[in-house]
Amino acid sequence: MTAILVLNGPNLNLLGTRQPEVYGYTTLADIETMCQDWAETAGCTVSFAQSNHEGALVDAIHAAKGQQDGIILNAGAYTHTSIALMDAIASVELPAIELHLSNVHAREEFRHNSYIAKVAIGLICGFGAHGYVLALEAMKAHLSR
Ligand code: DHK
Repeated sequence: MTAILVLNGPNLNLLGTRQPEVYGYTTLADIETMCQDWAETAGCTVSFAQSNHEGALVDAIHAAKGQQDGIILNAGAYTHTSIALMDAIASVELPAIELHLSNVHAREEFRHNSYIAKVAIGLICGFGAHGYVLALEAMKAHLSR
């Protein structure tokens, strides 16, 4: 069965109360439920994780090798700064999709750069919590090519 890791970075544990005008009112627990519901109908396995720590995210990406078929990564602010996360994705040679709730390209200029995009198969942003389901669909389609 296709196995997909959904990995979330810093401050995403605060979804629902964090700047809801930007990130919406849906909590991370709600998003996990949406992903698990999708997995059930799609016949896939979804593992869900979040950390505020860059090294822990690197460890989670390493641990995915041999266990997961693809990674959906909302690296939060590390998207714009982390060569370590970029290298981790490149190292495990798993397809990765970069995900953001907000449309980062319509926001501050420092959010326009992404290290993750350099090693991702694609990018989904601006669709709020629904973006997670879109990313899962896209990963499933990519893996069944
Ligand atoms: C989440 C964050 O925490 C920001 O640092 C990114 C992203 C955007 C999001 O939209 O999901 O810049």
